[in-house]
Amino acid sequence: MPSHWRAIITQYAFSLICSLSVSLSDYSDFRTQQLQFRGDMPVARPETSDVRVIAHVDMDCFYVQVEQRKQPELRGLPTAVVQYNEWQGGGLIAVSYEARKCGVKRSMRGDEAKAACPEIQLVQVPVARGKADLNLYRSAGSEVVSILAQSGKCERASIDEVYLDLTDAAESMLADAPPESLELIDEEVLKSHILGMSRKDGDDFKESVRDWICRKDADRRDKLLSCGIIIVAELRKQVLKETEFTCSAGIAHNKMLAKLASGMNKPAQQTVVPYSAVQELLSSLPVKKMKQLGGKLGTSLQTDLGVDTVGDLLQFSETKLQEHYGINTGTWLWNIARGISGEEVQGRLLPKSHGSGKTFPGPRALKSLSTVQHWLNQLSEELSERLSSDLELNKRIASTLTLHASAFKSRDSDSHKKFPSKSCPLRYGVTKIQEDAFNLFQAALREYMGPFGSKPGNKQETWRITGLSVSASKIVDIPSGTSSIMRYFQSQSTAPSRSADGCVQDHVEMTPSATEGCSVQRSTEAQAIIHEEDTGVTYTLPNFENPDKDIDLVSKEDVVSCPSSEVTVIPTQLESNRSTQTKRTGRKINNQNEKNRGMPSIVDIFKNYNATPLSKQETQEDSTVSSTSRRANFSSSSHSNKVNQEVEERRETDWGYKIDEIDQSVFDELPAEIQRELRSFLHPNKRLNTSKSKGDGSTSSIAHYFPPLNR
Ligand code: DCP
Repeated sequence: MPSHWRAIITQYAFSLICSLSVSLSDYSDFRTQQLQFRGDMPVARPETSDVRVIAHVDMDCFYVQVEQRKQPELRGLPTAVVQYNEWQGGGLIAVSYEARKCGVKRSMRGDEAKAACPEIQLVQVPVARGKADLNLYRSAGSEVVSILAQSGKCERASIDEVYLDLTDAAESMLADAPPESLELIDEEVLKSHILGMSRKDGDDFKESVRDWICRKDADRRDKLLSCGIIIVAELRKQVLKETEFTCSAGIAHNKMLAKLASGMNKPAQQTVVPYSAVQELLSSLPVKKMKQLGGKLGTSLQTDLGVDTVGDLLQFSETKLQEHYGINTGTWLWNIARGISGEEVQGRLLPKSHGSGKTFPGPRALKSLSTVQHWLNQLSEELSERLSSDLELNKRIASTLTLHASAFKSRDSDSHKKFPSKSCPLRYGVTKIQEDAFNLFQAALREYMGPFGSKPGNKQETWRITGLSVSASKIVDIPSGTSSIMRYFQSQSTAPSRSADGCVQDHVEMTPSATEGCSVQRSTEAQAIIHEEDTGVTYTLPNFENPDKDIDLVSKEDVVSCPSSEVTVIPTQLESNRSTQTKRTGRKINNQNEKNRGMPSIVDIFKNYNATPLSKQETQEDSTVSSTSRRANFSSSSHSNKVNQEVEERRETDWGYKIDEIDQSVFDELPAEIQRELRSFLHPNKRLNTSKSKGDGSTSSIAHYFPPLNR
């Protein structure tokens, strides 16, 4: 059997898996949301009736601490980490608390910081591929996560932030060693800031904290919170001991409150939000400071409803808010005004997406396609390396590639028009990502420039690119039994984009459907998307108490317009182990083969589905449909009988994808008999009699192209 067909089928399987949730319907919903100002609208999740104890742990001036650990002589000195370039000494991205006292802020350039604080120590971010290399910081963040993850459900929210669900640990402590029974309470615990805690005149702060924590008459919620305070203080001490890093934390009954609290007393402190303090905390909190209210929704609250603080929301009934913002968002707003949030800690230690970005401020703005391509190649290379690492170490694949850029038109009154973001299915392999990223860029540029915009080769081009980023999102675990696909990915990661026989030509077409499926950034996002040079990350989420910390390391829902396409730069712990690609690949493939020995191959799964019984009538129906209607069937998936529904459900459970999501173009590349066979696998109710499909009983079956591993 010609090897290229095997490659095509493997590519098909790859595409199928990569299509897990990249459905056209997703994209079109997405478009609708953008147009109707419904994108990323928050959704209410009911708070469980059970009391939870949630902590948000945030490292203090993180990159500075990482650099100070590397160079201990910098400890205690005003220090800043700078993204160096020749323009005014580069941009500051992390500032120590000593330097903050001298008035140094993250928004400053190196020269400005020196003027404000002549003794400041400026440390440069490591550079690779002409841009910041954040691996040192990623792996430092992973060290912290591995310590915190031992305490309970742990969600890594960014390079230096973690949510912990400590409910179980707190309940155990309350049952076994309640705070009121403790003779000795650690100093770190006694330094906690408890919002709303009353202090008797002349009472020592620490004594008041002790009294609060040890109250016998406290209700169960506060008692659990007290346990949380003790647990978090202990964890923070452990982090300090094992990593030499200090961190701050917020402890509350939900994520929203914990996050708000963690930045209130920095560095190296913890803040607690008992139920009784929620109203006071929220009453003066500007709406724009709330997660998910930093953009259009927050602006609409201000302009349409005259709401400036979260407390102002209290005057509106749930129905009124629902009238304005829909049922879900209305309820969500009503809830947050009362400090209610059912959002769960995700139990995720790995990133939800990977991103690589760079800004080109001032005179460094890019103005030719060749320079854009050069930088996209660099960014894609970094992204591809991270994807390979994730695949290899965590057995995960990403399925959507997104390009973001910020731009301006120098001679156009419309110069504030946003540069559209574009997405397409992600193909593994450096060259493919580079090609696709550049295609996305060109499509976006065409849209940005409009019908009368610059033509290729036109010397009068007026666009300038001030930021570029590529990201990979919709990351899922590879289903078991796909070790052949793993091998495919591995070879793709190091091989050129096309197979030797040139048959795997899964080119991303910039057809209207491909480009229309792309997203358009929200208006407030343009600066947020890539406002730091080279950091490879996007920032948002203003911090409550620290005005200069109005950024966060995860773009989260309110930055990237693609649904759940978060440009996160959270590393895997193992990413720190960056030996050369070749070396790593070779070793890991062997491990992978060992690991997968005895696992079912993909063909077994195909075979199982082929065994599904079907009625003769259904079979005949399909054999007469035209290719056009077959396509329609292929994407419409209307199953009426129960058996087929069950098959469908089972398939979706096993594979985690929806039939509607498979890329038709990949399908079209297959030989007719294979197309029929795959179609029958995908649509058992339209199954052909596969035994007749070839007639000669020779090599037509998928099984033939997918020999089991142990062959
Ligand atoms: N970062 C960056 N570019 C930015 C903002 C942050 O590269 N524009 C990096 C450097 C920070 C790290 O992300 O050290 C974490 O960002 P935080 O917002 O948590 O800020 P810090 O940890 O530096 O300080 P803080 O103690 O205020 O949290």
